[in-house]
Amino acid sequence: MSNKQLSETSKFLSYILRHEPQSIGLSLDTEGWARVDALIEAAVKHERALDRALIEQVVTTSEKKRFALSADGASIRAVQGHSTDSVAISFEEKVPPAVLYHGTATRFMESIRAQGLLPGSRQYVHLSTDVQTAINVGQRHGKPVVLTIASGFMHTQGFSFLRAENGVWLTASVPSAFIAP
Ligand code: HQG
Repeated sequence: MSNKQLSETSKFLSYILRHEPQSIGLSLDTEGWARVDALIEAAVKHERALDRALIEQVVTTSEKKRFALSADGASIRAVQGHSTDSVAISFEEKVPPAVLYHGTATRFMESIRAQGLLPGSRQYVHLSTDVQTAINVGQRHGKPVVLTIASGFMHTQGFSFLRAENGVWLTASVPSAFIAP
């Protein structure tokens, strides 16, 4: 299978498993799981070529480990990034490192300074432990800027932090007082 086929399938799976499962008549459970056989059947019905080998290849080659298969291999879910209200993953609440990073675009900065970081259409604000990941995330939106979040201090002030199984940190919002520069 080609890299193009893998990347298109990864985008399709992101769309279905994070945002619009109903667009192919699929339902996810509250932890975000879909049965692999139901997903394949629904995709094929909607003229999207998909089979188990392709799904497994996407899961194992995803650098960001976007998806996880259940231990028995029968189900799949996206591990973070959801916007659909039907999913409420019980993430592990964790003590965050002293600082975390958020990559965004310079054009959003005025609004971020005024309102802090908001989740937008997603369920959480996404943060990373390293600057390079934040640059990559920010670049998707325009000229990147990396914000340093005082996550340790936020946590001592009562804000909760969750960590997805692929290492992405999540929090409900970040008031501008905790954002540098
Ligand atoms: C910005 C990808 C104006 C925020 C990535 C971001 C990540 C504001 C954009 C994951 C704002 C939302 C999430 C405010 C936040 N005013 N703009 N008050 N507060 N924003 O795509 O963090 O590759 O929903 O800075 O790698 O870019 O898909 O979030 O620029 O982990 O697996 O609003 O998605 O993962 O954009 O990305 P997004 P994000 P995948």
